[in-house]
Amino acid sequence: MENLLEVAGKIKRIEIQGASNVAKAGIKAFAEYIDTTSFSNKDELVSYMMKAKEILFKTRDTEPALWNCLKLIIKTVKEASFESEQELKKLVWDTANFYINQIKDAKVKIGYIGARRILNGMIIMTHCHSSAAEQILIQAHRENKEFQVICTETRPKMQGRITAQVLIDAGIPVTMVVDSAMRWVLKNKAVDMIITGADAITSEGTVLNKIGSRLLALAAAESHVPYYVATPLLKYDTETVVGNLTRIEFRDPEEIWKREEGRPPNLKFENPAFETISREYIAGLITEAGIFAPELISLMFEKYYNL
Ligand code: RUB
Repeated sequence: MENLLEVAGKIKRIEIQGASNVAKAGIKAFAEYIDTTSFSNKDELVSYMMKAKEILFKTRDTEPALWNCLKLIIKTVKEASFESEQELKKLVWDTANFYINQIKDAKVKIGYIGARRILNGMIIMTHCHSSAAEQILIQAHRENKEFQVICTETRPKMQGRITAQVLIDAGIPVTMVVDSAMRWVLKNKAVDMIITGADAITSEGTVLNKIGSRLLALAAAESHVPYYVATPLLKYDTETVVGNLTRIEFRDPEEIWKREEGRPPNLKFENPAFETISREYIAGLITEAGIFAPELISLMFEKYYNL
């Protein structure tokens, strides 16, 4: 339990960030917790799994990849025909590893598929830090394509710096701009394409991603620049098809202006972490199943996953 709580804390404090990394870390901690827990039958195991799931579900509001994987592991265990502790623990590990590998493999496939859209001489813009978007850029670079990337700072937590560092380390030329220069860049820098990640996708094909993503999409529409979203299918929020809305996480004002920096005590803050990008602003989702229109997400998800 100690390790599970520690990982949950890291996810909550954004020390582990990006939906894919959050899902992988959460699944691993979940499986480790079960491995170190004793139970005498399947019902008891399921009650431990529900407890662990609740802890991980509460860490962040906008993480369907993690939720889907935990639900799929629990479903697999419930359907198992055996009861012994040893066999059930093995099943949890095997299923957890299966979904961790699904996320890893999806990213590799997304890299190959997305890289085909990158041509020599292009300028590509991104926002925040997405390991899926990054994979496309790195794969294109491995294929000896010459292109440049423009990335935003992504306030308040500056995840754009992670993107910049990773791409620079890979040998890709990167230029950084402040978030409020998004539109200026699109008007003045001949950007050919935008690629960001996603935190969640609804049944209507609306993408949720880091705050600023919709502004970027609107500015892209004005400049006729295609906006692609690199995402594993597991980001589909299955709850949206039955009417539930994907929640948007609101974060601590400390991220914007710290108390110790002398912020006025009666100053109010709004700090939404994510926002929606409607399907009409998205040229396509780049997934492990190919590139397709965002509204096809539920069909494609159901082809791959049975939840
Ligand atoms: C990260 C963010 C990323 C998506 C996709 O936000 O919005 O674009 O999570 O990431 P935060 P990936 O830093 O608040 O987690 O492609 O790695 O799953």
